[in-house]
Amino acid sequence: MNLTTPTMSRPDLVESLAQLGVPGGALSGGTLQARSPIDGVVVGAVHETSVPHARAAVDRAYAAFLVWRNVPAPQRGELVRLLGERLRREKSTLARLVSSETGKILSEGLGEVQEMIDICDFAVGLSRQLHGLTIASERPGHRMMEQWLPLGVVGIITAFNFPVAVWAWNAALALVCGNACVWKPSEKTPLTALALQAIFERTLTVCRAAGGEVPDDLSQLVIGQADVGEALVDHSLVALVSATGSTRMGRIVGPRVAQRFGRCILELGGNNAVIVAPSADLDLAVRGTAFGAFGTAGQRCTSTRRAIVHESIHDEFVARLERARARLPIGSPLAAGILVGPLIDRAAFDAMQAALAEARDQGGQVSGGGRVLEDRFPEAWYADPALVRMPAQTAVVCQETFAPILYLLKYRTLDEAIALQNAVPQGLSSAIFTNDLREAERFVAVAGSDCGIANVNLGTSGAEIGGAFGGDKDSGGGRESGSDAWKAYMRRSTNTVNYSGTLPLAQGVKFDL
Ligand code: UN1
Repeated sequence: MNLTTPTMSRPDLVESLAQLGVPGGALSGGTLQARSPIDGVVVGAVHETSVPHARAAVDRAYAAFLVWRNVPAPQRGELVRLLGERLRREKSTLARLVSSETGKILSEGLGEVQEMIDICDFAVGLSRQLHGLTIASERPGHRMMEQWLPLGVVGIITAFNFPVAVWAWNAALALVCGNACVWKPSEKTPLTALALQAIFERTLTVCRAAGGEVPDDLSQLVIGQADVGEALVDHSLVALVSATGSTRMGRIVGPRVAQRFGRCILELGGNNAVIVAPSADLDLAVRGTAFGAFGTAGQRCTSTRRAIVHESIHDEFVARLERARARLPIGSPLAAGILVGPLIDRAAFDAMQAALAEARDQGGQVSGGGRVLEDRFPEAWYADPALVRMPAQTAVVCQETFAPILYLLKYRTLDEAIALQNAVPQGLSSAIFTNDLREAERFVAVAGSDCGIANVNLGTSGAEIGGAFGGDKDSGGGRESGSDAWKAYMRRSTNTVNYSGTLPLAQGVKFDL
């Protein structure tokens, strides 16, 4: 355990925010306390947006959309290109802020900003590739095509654990697709949101100075509690709500948006498993599982929560994983060499302890899991990651606990392992470690993993932006980021054009006047 635990002092923080364009005053006089999970110290009180102001923000965003949709897509891409450029320049400052506000280690803070840069690059290319199809018409002298057209206002609701990347996945695509955005970040991470808004505003200025036509209010920030999110969910001018968070939140948001025939992208919880097969390269499997389960202190929706291990290698795998677990350097995420930072808050630590108590009741043998660094940081919540050998996939194993807990299960046949992997309500990410080609193919095939992400010989977390990201079942069904996820941010128009001098009807129908 590393006891050097630097934190970002308030003057450091103010200075970093100022460098990113957030004025010092933004940190005082508000009602929302901003705190760093590194030491639990309150670093400021940020202003919250009232519900009427959040609604008005949507109205203004809609006015911006009416202008922006007419700007040619490659020119919209130029704004996103400039945003990516600015993020490249501010990468280290923003990453440090992300680490300070979320508690993720600096390397992961840097990775998160890199993920933003990557999606900007992707979106810039996409701005010249919002392709529709041409379709053969059954009628002579007719042409059919489909076009993808801008949708409207996109409401973006994000969680604390990826406080900036998830905004970027959504905003970069939404903007090149011709939409306006209103963003409600987690109330646990308002500072990174303020920083990002300032970065966006500065990008706007640069874009306009270079002759770009960008309306005011194109991308706005609303800060507050659930009622501010609800203002986006219920506003008829929010054409798409893209919400990341718990399954509980998704169950509220989904039906409310559907009620008004709005669209949703729901990116909810995961209960991700790795299957470790007899032929697995155990070096890879141990490293991949340790990063997935304990990296980001188990606070990714893609974190590995279950390892389903073949009985023939179970004891060896678990012994190696336990050795790795016991050696994990826990401490301030800003200190060199640390791999596990704090949990976001006390509620997260309490939820972890409650899950471990339940696991014990259900026959689990727990190693680790206790509080650490309490003397040094009485207001912060550092936890020793836990490995829990379970006799079966009991109730607690079927639920997502947003903490570094890995449940271990044994299997005999691959069918049994796949059945266990699929027998939870969530369906986000999954992986198999195997060197057997047939096993790997079965895992990714039709009767294999039921998750939106199914990997072979790598862990469940840390997806690249080029693929579509999301899961099924209680994980929400939405897809964000790469591949053709952009289509959710546009509306499809099917057009048939008659360039003949007659009016033949489809399906051979006759209607001769
Ligand atoms: C999340 O935890 O909400 O695949 C997103 C990953 C990251 C994104 C995680 N690229 O782990």
